[in-house]
Order: sequence, then C-alpha cells, then structure tokens
Amino acid sequence: MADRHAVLLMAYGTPETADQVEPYFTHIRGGRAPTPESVARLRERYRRVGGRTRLLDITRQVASALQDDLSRAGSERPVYVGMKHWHPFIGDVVREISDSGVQQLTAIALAPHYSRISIGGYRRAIEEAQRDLPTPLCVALVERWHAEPSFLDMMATLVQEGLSRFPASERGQVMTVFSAHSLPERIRSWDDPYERELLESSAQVAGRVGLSEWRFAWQSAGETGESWIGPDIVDYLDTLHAEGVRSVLQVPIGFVSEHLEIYWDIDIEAKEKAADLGMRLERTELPNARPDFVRVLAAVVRASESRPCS
Ligand code: FEC
Repeated sequence: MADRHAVLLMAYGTPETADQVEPYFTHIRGGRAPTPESVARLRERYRRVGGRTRLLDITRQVASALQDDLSRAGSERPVYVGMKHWHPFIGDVVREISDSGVQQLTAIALAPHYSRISIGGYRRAIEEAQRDLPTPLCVALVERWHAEPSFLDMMATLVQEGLSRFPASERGQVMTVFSAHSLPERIRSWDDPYERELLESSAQVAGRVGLSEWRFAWQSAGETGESWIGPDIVDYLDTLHAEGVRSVLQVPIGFVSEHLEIYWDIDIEAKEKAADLGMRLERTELPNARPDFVRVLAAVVRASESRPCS
C-alpha cells in the first residue's frame, strides 16, 4: 500500500483573547516572561486592532482551499494547520497527524523567505514533536519558496493593484517600498540568507512591474535590547520625505497573511507617521486565501513531494 501522505500548513500563531496575550508573548520569548509593561503594551495593540487578528482563520481558509486544489489535481491528502507560538501548536498537530496513520508529511510555513530564526523555529517545533512519536514521520520541510515564479507573478499583480489606487497623474511619483519583519543584526554573523532572499524577490517583482526605482525597509523590530536590521520603515519615511517623496506604496513581501504586524505596524504606525509628514501611504493587499496564492502553495507542495523526505 502506498504511504499515506499529509500536508502541514504552518503559521506564526495569534492569541484569541486578552488573557492569552501574556502566555503567547512568553512562548515567543522562548519561555522567558515579559515585563508587565510590555505585556500591557502588546495587549493594547491587540485591543486597537479589534481584540484579535484573523491569522488563524486565514490559515484555515488557505489550508482548506489548498486541500481542494491538491485533490482536484489528483493528490488527495489532508492539509492540517499548525502554529509556532499558539494553539493549535505544531507539536500537537504533528502527533495528531501521526495518530491518524499518516507516514509522509510535507510541511510548509506561511513565510516565503528562509531565516534560521523564523523557518528554523518551525523546523525545531516539528523535530521536537517527532522525538516523542513511536515511529517518526518522513518529513519534507519546504524551507523557502520566495523564488517560485507564480509567487513573484502574484506579488507583481498585487503591486500593480496597489499602484492603481493612486490617481493616474500621481502614479509616476509613487515610491514602492518593499518590507519584511526585521531580525536581530546578529543573523549577519552566521550569513543568514534572509536579507539576500528578500532583496532577490523584491527585485524580481519590481522587474515584473517595470518599476524604475524601488526601496527596501524593515518593520516590526522587537524591543529586545539588541540591534535589529534597519532602516525601520517608520524612520525611513523621514528619509523619503526629505528626498521629496510624497506617495508611498508599501509592499510587505515578507508576509502573506493579515495579522498584527500588518494591522499595527503598517496600518496604524506607518500610516500615522506618513500622515504627520503630509505623505500618502498605501499598502498592497495581502495574499491571504486568494485563489492565485493557493495555486502558488499547491505548486510548491507538489514540487516538494517529488523530492525525498527524511
Ligand atoms: O497576528 C498575530 O497575532 C501574530 C503576528 C506576528 C507575526 C510575526 C511574524 C514574525 N515574527 C518574527 C520574528 C520575531 C522575533 C521576535 C518577535 C516578537 C513578536 C511579538 C509579537 C509578534 N512577534 Fe514576531 N510576529 C508576530 C507577532 N517576532 C506580538 C512580541 C512583541 C514584539 O516584539 O512586538 C522577538 C522575540 C523575542 O523577544 O525574543 C525575532 C518573524 C516573523 C515572520 C516569519 C515567521 O512566521 O516566523 C521572522 C505574523
């Protein structure tokens, strides 16, 4: 009998209630309790964006559409959802998958670019769960998919849609700024490919759209006491303003779903800063569960299934 196969679609995780913010934040920090002040600050951010984010709902929608897409193409397999920092935790889901009799698993995170901090964290969560299984699953983890041509095409469509929100007379002056989650600068000491991959995919998208000029800035840096990669988009708006830029399209190419880092860092913080400077800032729509995005994931999963798992 052929090995039973499943797909695990992974995302960051999000608290569902204000009470869950503290244990969620503690988990993100690897078990170190945050200060009451930083918990209060984070709770306030969730309150300002409506109490919770849609990250889990969106991930479930994507999983269900991906399962349908794979099955239409003749690869009938369940697509599970697992989160790195909150329920349903990856570890619990991997155990459930194993209990269901599955032997082979393709795991993919809703994060297109590789960093040892981000994708490495998804890998570690799977490996820890595997250690407790009577028979470990044969797992193929997709580490990166930022160069998948259909992903770049879809991002180009999103940039074109974003640019079309500006009046035609202004469009030529809009500065397109790609962005992604910042990480601590120490990732450079181990030659992490994260920055390189982000610049590669941004350049590919800019080329497809035919942008004569574009920039890259960082967002969502943590307050951990160490240096994070910059410039941060909020500070970078000052630089752009000084250059005479008045219209900005932000393209959060490192993210594919709506969540706190979009609602807070872009829709509130960056937009408020832009308004203070008399600038107009728009952002591209997130792929969320768009059919063309589901097709991107299906293509990546199918390509990964043709390689051996381990
Ligand atoms: O909608 C939601 O509720 C979840 C939004 C969310 C996403 C997300 C994605 C990434 N993070 C990455 C790295 C770090 C590092 C730290 C860190 C801290 C936080 C905090 C919150 C948070 N992150 Fe996050 N991240 C999201 C939310 N993140 C909340 C804690 C408060 C704060 O610092 O703002 C610092 C950890 C530490 O303190 O030791 C590092 C990366 C991604 C994108 C790729 C991925 O999925 O892993 C990288 C979504």
